[in-house]
Amino acid sequence: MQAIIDELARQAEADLAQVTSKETLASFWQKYLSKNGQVPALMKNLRTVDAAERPAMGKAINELKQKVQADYDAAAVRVNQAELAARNAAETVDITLPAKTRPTGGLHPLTLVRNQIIDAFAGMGFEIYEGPEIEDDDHCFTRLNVPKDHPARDMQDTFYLSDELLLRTQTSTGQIRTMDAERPPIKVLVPGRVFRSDSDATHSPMFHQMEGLVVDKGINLCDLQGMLDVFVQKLFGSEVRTRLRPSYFPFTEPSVEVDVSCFECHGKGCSLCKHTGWIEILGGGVVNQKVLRNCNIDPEVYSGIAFGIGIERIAMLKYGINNIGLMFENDLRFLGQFHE
Ligand code: 2U9
Repeated sequence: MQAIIDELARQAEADLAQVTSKETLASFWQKYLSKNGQVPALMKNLRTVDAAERPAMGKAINELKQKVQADYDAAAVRVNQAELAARNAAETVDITLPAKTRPTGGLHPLTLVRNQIIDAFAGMGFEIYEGPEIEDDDHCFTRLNVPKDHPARDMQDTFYLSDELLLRTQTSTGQIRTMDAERPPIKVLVPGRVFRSDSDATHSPMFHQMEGLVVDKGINLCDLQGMLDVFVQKLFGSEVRTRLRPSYFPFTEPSVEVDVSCFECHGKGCSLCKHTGWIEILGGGVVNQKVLRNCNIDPEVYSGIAFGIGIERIAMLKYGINNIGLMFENDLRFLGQFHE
């Protein structure tokens, strides 16, 4: 019996050396340790052994069983670790592979310019106000001192929704609403869409404006030019300057057209500035005292300055766009040129 035990121990050791996978491990267990395996079979044979030898043989079979079981457990750990290591090696990520590129979106040129303008004025303490696009005659015209016979009030120029309601032609309606809601000092920037019955290469029936209003004690035209200088230098470069020319708007008195020195030729003269060295970029002025009175602000105590910027015009100048329609067609060949 001892010889059979020794032989089984030798055989198990030899088989264990062949265990390299889950499958061979399972076969090993089946052959030696399962209910019908060779180690339990030895136990069953113990009955046939002489009663005197039985305790020693039983001990020897138990020791064999424990050894084979321990060897099996160690092999199971070894096989699992080896399989894990093999799987990890197969799954190794090659970090030197170039990444797959996906097309990324970008900001629309009008959004870029709007953000740049907001950044410039926010740095000077302006707050943003956004008013409604559908307005009434009172906010859009009457309180802005736009007289009844002004061409802006004509059906040819303004989209009317009813006798009373219209699509705002300028974001100035927002400044009126601000003055209704707040007392000076006021420093507000009003961006938004505006609508005018006008369409050609440089005009669109819908376009975007950014208007500003400052109302406080002792505000004058110099404050306007100082703020606009900061604005143009932020947008067009630190070397540009502004120039004010007399103009007329019903809501400002005096009114000015504001030119920026040509950022393309630096004043020498080129096709962008039509060989004048200057480019017209916006309008503004000192708020007409009638407009302040229309908003219950005493012009003997307070004064204001205001300006209006066409965002499309600034974008066209800054990026050399020659047709306003390009900005509304959403052609990716056009939009892709503005990705930063
Ligand atoms: C209030 C008082 C005054 C806003 C102003 C302009 C001059 C102006 C144009 C720029 C290009 C319109 O989009 S555009 O065609 N705007 O020239 N805007 S003064 O003046 C105001 C606004 C509100 C209460």
